[in-house]
Amino acid sequence: MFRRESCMTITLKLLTSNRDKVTEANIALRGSGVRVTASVCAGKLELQSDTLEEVASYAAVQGYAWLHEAVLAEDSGFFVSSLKGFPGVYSRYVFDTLGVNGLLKLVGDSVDRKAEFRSCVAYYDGRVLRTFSASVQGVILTRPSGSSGFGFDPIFAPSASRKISFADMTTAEKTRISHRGEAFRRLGEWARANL
Ligand code: ITT
Repeated sequence: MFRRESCMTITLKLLTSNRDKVTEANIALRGSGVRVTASVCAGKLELQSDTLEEVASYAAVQGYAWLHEAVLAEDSGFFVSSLKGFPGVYSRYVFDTLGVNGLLKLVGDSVDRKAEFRSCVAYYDGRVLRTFSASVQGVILTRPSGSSGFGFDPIFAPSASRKISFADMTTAEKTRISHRGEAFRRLGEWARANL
């Protein structure tokens, strides 16, 4: 397993093409003794699976084989209740093709506005494979609001925020309550005790 000298900060590579994830991860990991840097794995294959855990684990194992060092991967998705959890694991594809407004059209004027973001962070060091999952519940708004963040942030208001979207918040405010913030905080707690 990856080991550190006491009091040293560990830097782990996070396999992602999404810079916002790296920013959010580092905010969540403050004080944990872990920081992440982005690493783009050329030719990375994304597993098609029904679960974020499998996708994130597969990416971490693949990343380790490529980099020969301990790595992290994160898979996340947006699950809309009135669409029976769609787009879920297909969120990236739906965001790239339909976009925020296309998804709003699919939801239409459904009275069921419940939605959630889920995140799974996977750590793999050649021996130990661990996953850290978290979610945040809220509602899908009727129109986009705010300009910060990424992806579906403008149309999601977490329950705690009373209709303020993730895109209306600063990255630090979002990360305090978000799926990704919580998953990386869990990783940080585990890393502090085990790495
Ligand atoms: P990598 O796979 O390279 O890490 P990605 O952006 O494709 O980056 P995911 O597959 O994990 O990341 O995420 C799927 C999509 O879900 C993402 O493109 C967004 O549209 C959406 N999403 C995930 N987390 C989000 C968040 O915190 N805020 C807004 N949208 C999010």
